[in-house]
Amino acid sequence: MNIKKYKVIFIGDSGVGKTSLIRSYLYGSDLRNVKNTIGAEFSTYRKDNIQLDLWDTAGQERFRSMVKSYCKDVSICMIVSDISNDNSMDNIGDYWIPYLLRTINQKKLPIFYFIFNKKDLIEGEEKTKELNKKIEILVDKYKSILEKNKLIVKREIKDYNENEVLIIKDITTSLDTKLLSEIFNNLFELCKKINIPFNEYKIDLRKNENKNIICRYCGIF
Ligand SMILES: Nc1nc2c(ncn2[C@@H]2O[C@H](COP(=O)(O)OP(=O)(O)OP(=O)(O)O)[C@@H](O)[C@H]2O)c(=O)[nH]1
Ligand SMILES: [Mg+2]
Repeated sequence: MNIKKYKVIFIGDSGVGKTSLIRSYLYGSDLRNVKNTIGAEFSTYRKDNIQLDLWDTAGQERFRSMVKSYCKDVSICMIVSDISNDNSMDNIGDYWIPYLLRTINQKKLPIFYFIFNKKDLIEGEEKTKELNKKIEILVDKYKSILEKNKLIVKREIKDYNENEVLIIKDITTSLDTKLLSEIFNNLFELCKKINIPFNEYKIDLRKNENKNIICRYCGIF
């Protein structure tokens, strides 16, 4: 079987729940045991002939220069923020999008997938409505930042063409596997439709000078 590999990176401020999202879906881990990521953590998830290579990067500032090395040949960029932390949502527009535009250097830009995490912290219909409105305004803001950088941005996969940027948003919580499985299913569907595998990219962990990578395959640190 010809396996198509897609690189998916998770970025966003420290503490927004990047590691929790991945671990709770893939391994059903106890979230109380999640510690701040050091450097990056790698896992893979395969369905049929599609393999998602998931790179969970560290949000802490001291690792910022290291995150750069994961921004190559990216198919999908999961940009995570925490709905209970306004700073983390503002930083997407103020820091992370400009950072990615400076750093990602590839012919075809990745899909930008915005994840607003910790939905469980918002209770009640009124608060949920307010949150949805706030998020729509934020996503429009992110879109206009991309457009100011002369990118053509689409929000629906059916409208999306080559050399454009597709942005998608989802609100979720690491505590709910049903919501998480929707996100992971979306990732597979996106990969099938956009068909931009990066089979050629190779990362040889043994040669990598960055000792902070934890490989779930071989256990090399
Ligand atoms: N209430 C709630 N807490 C969450 C959720 N997701 C993660 N957390 C908590 O948020 C804290 C930080 O989660 P992490 O997954 O370590 O965050 P991170 O983005 O990987 O942080 P760095 O590795 O430092 O970049 C942990 O205490 C988690 O238990 C969620 O959906 N709801
Ligand atoms: Mg982490």
